[in-house]
Amino acid sequence: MEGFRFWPGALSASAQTELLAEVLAAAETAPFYRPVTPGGRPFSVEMTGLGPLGWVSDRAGYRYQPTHPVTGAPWPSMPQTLRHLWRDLTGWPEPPDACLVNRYRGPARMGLHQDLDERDHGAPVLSVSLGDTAVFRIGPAGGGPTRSLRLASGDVCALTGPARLARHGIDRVIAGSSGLVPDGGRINLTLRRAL
Ligand code: MD6
Ligand code: FE
Repeated sequence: MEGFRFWPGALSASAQTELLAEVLAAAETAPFYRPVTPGGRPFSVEMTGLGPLGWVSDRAGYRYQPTHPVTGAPWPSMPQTLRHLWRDLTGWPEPPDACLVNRYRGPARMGLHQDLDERDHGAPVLSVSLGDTAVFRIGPAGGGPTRSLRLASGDVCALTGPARLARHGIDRVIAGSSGLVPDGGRINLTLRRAL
């Protein structure tokens, strides 16, 4: 699909370990929590955020906000490695202002969706996978056939240009496929230009 970019193995094993440590340290002050959909259904994925803005969902809807919805504190800063990865891989002239952190444990998955809550849909969304391998599904924005690919630890992908509004989701995560995350599972980081 034009505009879908994939860099398998973009992060070395040591880069993955370092990045995971930074994310887990940030999660000490900005803990993973389980949001609910605007309809009141809990997500199976747990979330937190890094950077000036974080994506949240609750009965009031989807939005970006500068504070953690449970603690009320500002989100922790975005690790420099992520800002550099964004610059080096996307070439986008402005830095990301939001990094959504998704944690998948057990049967957690993510239904097909489009990333629509950002102001400028011209800016890419860059995704970094850590831990267990995910079965990722992607298809055209307007509907139609989807294809499936695996996102392993250290893989990076991006939705850019004509694929920016592609429908995508996580069908499942393959338990035990990576030893990176201490208690198992998968952590996904998506870097965005929210505002
Ligand atoms: C995930 N990813 O990999 C969910 N969004 O856990 C996304 O929702 C996503 O991979 C925008 C761009 C790339 C993505
Ligand atoms: Fe998404």
